[in-house]
Amino acid sequence: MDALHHNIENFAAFPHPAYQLIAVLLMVGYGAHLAFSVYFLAASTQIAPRYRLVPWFSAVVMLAAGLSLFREFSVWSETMVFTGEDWRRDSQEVFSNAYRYANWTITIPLLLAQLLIALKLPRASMHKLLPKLVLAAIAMIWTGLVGQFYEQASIATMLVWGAISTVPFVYLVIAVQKELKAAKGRTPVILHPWLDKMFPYFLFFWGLYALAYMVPAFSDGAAAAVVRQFMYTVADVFSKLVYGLILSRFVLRLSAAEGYAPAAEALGPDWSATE
Ligand code: RET
Repeated sequence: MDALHHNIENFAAFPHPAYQLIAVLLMVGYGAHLAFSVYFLAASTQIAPRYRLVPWFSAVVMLAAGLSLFREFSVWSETMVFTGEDWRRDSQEVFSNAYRYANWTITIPLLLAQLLIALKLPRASMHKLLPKLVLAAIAMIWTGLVGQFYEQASIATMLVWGAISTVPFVYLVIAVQKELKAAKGRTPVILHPWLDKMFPYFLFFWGLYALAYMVPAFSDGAAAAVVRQFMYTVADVFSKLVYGLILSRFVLRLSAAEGYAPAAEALGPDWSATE
C-alpha cells in the first residue's frame, strides 16, 4: 500500500453528483470562513478592550481555516478527473485530509484561548492552564494525524492511534467543563444559561471530528467520502464560525454588563444586565 495515497477519497469512483457535492461542501467551507473574517473584525469595535481578542482570534481562525479549506478544494479539483463515467484520482496530485490536521494545530489553540478569555480566567490561571490545553490539543491532533494515514492500509492501526488521541481529547473536554462551571462565579447571572449550553455544544461539534475520523472503519467508497466531508464541513462551521459568533455575542453582553457604553448601545434598550 502506497502510504502517499492514504485517504479513502483516492480509491473511490465518484458519480458526478458525489464529486460535485464534495466540491460544494469544501467551497461552502472556505467561502463562509473567509467572509466571516470581515464580520469578526467589524464586530470587535463594539466590544470592551479586555475581551477584544475574542473576535480578533475568530478573525484569525476564519482566515486560517478559509485558506486551508481553499487548498483542500483546489487539491480535490486537481486530483479528480472525469473518465466519461465517473470521477477518479488520475493525476500527479494526491487528495489528502492531512491539511485539515495541520490547520487544527493553529486553530484549536486559538479556539481554546478565546474561550478562556471570554470566561475571564485570571491571568495567573490562564498562564498555567492554557499551555497544558495547547499541549493536549497538539497531542490529540498529531496522533490522529498519524492514525489517518492508515485508514486504507489498516483500520486496526487507525483505531489504535484514534484511541491514543482520545486520551488528550477527554482531558480537554473535562478541563473545558470545569472552566465553564468555575466561570459562573465571575459571570453575571443573566449570562449563566450561555455557560450551561456551551458545554454540550462544544462536546457535540468537537466530537463530530472524532466521529468523522471513524468513518473508514464502517465503509469506504464514494458515499463514505461524501458523508465524511459533510461531517467535517458541519463541524468546521459550528466549532469555528458559529462558536466565534456565540463567544463574540457573549463578550458583547459581558462588555455591556460591565458598563462599556459602545456595547450597551450596540445591544439596544431592550438589553438589561440586571434582568
Ligand atoms: C481526532 C483523531 C481521533 C480521535 C479524536 C480526534 C479529535 C479531533 C478533534 C478535532 C477538533 C477540531 C477543531 C478544529 C477547529 O478548527 C484527531 C480526529 C478524539 C476534537 C475544533
